[in-house]
Amino acid sequence: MRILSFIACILLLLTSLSFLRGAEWTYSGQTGQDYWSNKYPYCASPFQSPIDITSDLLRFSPALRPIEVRNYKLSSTEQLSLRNDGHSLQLSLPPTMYVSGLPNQFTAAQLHFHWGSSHRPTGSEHLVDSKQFAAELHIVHYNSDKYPDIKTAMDKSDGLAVLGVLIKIGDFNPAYEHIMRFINGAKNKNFKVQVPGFNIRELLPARLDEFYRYDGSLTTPPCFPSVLWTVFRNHVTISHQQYLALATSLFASSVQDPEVIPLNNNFRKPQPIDSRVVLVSFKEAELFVAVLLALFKSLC
Ligand code: 3TV
Ligand code: ZN
Repeated sequence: MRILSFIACILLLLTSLSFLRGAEWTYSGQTGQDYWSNKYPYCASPFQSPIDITSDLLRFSPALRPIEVRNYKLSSTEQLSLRNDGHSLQLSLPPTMYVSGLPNQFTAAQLHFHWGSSHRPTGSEHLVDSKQFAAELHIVHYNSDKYPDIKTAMDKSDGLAVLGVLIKIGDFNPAYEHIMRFINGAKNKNFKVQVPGFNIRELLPARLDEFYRYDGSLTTPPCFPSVLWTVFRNHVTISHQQYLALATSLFASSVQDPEVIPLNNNFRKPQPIDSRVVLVSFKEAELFVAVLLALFKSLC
């Protein structure tokens, strides 16, 4: 009995002193993104994410099928876990949710956010024509045709598919409020709160047939080049108040940590393109010419 309580004391001591080790990686400072590859070699390997999606990289592909989301409308009786992992705010998703319209069936695992700070509302990971948005939502899925779970899939070249949604500050977004309402329950690293299920589809833009598609990586260590990225062409909005809740409520530090570290600016810089192209599902230039032509015909 005495040996058991001794072991329990040692374990308690070790976990309470875990902050002494410091974070494994951060977004700035001595364990910041410039140093990720010291511990995580894949972070210096080719085909990394995010990228700046510039017009010179785009190639229209008629073969791209629209994204179809399945079972995204969750019942409010379903309980999701909203967790501060010290790097982001993450919501667990049930394996009943999946996407099709991709080369395989990809089952949902979690969603999370990247954002800026209260005075710099520029925290998206992907840039479009070098423009950074206020924040970005990532819905992470794994290839369930080939792999049993996300852990097995995450280092495989065809393992993951992430849907990226660019977020601007504008109109209040009631769908995002299903998450923001509970943010104070996840203030510190490793804090968790239960969130009732809601319609996850409403977090996405209306059009799911217009997107950018490219092969990339996890944007966080270990940076495995295992992600088929879909970044939607159209952004969504959240209100300034909703953005501030995200940017000011959370800490990257745990409660027992003597240092209080705000959780913000959790975005990776754009990565080299490494001879990649970005496929686009929509024909912007041709549409523009078609409209001009129609206008010209109606006038002449
Ligand atoms: F799978 C992930 C992502 F795709 C995970 S969890 C597994 C990696 C340790 C994650 F934390 C992410 F941030 C991303 S992301 O590339 O979508 N940002
Ligand atoms: Zn992410």
